[in-house]
This record gives sequence, structure tokens and C-alpha cells, in this order.
Amino acid sequence: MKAELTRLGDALLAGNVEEVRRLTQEALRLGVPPQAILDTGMRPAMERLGERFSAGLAYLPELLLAADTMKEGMEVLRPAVLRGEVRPEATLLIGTVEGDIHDIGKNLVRMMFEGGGFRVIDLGIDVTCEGFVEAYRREQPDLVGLSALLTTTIGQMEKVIRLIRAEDPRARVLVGGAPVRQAFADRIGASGYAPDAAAAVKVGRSLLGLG
Ligand code: B1M
Repeated sequence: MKAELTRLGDALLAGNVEEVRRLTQEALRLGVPPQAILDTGMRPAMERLGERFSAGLAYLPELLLAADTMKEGMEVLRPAVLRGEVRPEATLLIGTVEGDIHDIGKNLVRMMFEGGGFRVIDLGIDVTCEGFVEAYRREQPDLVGLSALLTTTIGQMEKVIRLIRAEDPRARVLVGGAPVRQAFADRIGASGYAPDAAAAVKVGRSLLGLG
């Protein structure tokens, strides 16, 4: 079955939706636990692609294609997810900060986390500090992700971090976006920074001790 799941991963990276659906259904029919289909077939393939993307060996369209194809595979697994047979690794609460409507990068980060087995709550764009805090209180996520693309809006991140930490001093907050740098992230007290969507999953997992 390992070979079948490797083929599933390859089909996912090739963006072959039909093959991904077929191989996922076949694996289920043969009694492979849905969690194993995710952990042994789909996720390692996304991680491989993520590493190539971070190294500049794969490009944005490939990442988008694979993430979209994975969504189709996940649709096949949806009944199992609803039955609780696939457990999310953790919950990410993500959004683009107030005053900023850029969301292409944020959406990519969301897709990569979903591909990495996370449950993602996406607050969208132009999210106020209060909006983040209310959602944090309500959802109790394991990780908060803040995205900003403007030099005029990255300052919002510091405010969100301060307010969320007032709520929960141990809150873990990951920041990113084109104008954000590690030194800035350190200065505003973020738990982590990632330069791209693939690195975001890596840093996020490591912040949560998921390896
Ligand atoms: Co805007 N824009 N834009 N824009 N826009 C930039 C960012 C800009 C650099 C263009 C320029 O002037 N060269 C400039 C900012 C300058 C600055 O602040 N120093 C700019 C400006 C000025 C503006 C407006 C003010 C223009 C105007 O109206 N006068 C305006 C602002 C509106 C607002 O937000 N209030 C504006 C509007 C827009 C559009 C609506 C037209 C559109 C956005 C559409 C959308 O997002 N739905 C847009 C676009 C498309 C861009 C550019 C061209 C492309 C951004 C993008 O999507 N990149 C951009 C120029 C550029 O970047 N070259 C620009 C692709 C995306 C995959 O990359 O978002 O960087 P990125 O995400 C990466 C990483 O940053 C990282 O991972 C992603 C994938 O690997 N990442 C994270 C992102 N979030 C992360 C979170 C993480 C971790 C990693 O953890 C949680």
C-alpha cells in the first residue's frame, strides 16, 4: 500500500485531480485509515514541494495547483473527517491585519497549513486588533498567523500581539508578509517569522513542538 500512497502523493504534486480522487477512494476501499492516507500519502508530498518552493526550485503556480488538488483529495476524505477519523494536528487562526487587503500570500499560507493537517480559521482581510482578540477568545487556537503586505500596516502586528498576549501570555503568534523580516518579528515579540508559505508551516509546526 505504501507504493499506492506514494503514487497518490505524486499525482497530487502533478495536479492530477482525477488520479488523486481515484487513489484516495481506492485506499479507503482497501481499508487504509483516512489518517494514514493523509499522513503517508498527501502530507509528505506537500512537505516535499514546500521544501522545493522555499529553496527556489518550485514556483507559485505549482504550489497553488498542488494545494487545490489536495483540496479535492480532502473532499473524498470529508465523511471520515466528519466522523472524527481524521484529527487536525492543531488549529491556526489567520488573517491580514487592519488596513490591509492583500490576501494572495495569506491564502497560500492557509492552504499550506491545511495541507499540513491543520484546521484553519481564516478571518480574511482588514481584520481589526479586536477582531483577532475576539476570535482568539472564541476559538482558542494553538497558533495565530498575521499577514501584512504594507509598510504602513505591519505596525498593527505589534498591537495584535500585545492584546492577544494580555488575553493569554503563552499565545503563539507567527508573522509574515513581504515587508516583514526576522529582526522586526523579534522586536515586536512575535513567536516566529516565516519568509514564505512553506516555511510558515515548518516554523508553525516547530513552535507547537510538532517536529
Ligand atoms: Co498592493 N502593494 N497595494 N495590491 N501589491 C504591494 C504590496 C507593493 C509592494 C507594490 C509596489 O508598490 N511595488 C506596495 C506596498 C509598498 C509598501 O508598503 N512599501 C503596494 C501598495 C502601495 C498597494 C496600495 C496602497 C496601492 C494603492 O491603492 N495606491 C493598495 C493598498 C490596499 C490596501 O491593502 N489597503 C494596494 C492594492 C493592491 C491590490 C488590491 C490591487 C492587489 C491585492 C489583491 C489581493 O491580495 N487580493 C495588490 C497586489 C497584487 C500587490 C502586489 C503586486 C503583489 C502582492 C502579492 O500578492 N504577491 C505587491 C507587489 C509585490 O509584492 N511585488 C503589492 C504574491 C504573494 C504570493 O506574495 O503576499 O508576499 P506575498 O506572500 C508571500 C510571503 O510574503 C509570505 O508567504 C507568501 C507566499 O510564499 N507570507 C507569509 C505572506 N503572509 C504570510 C504570513 C505568514 C508567513 C508568511 O505567517 C502567518
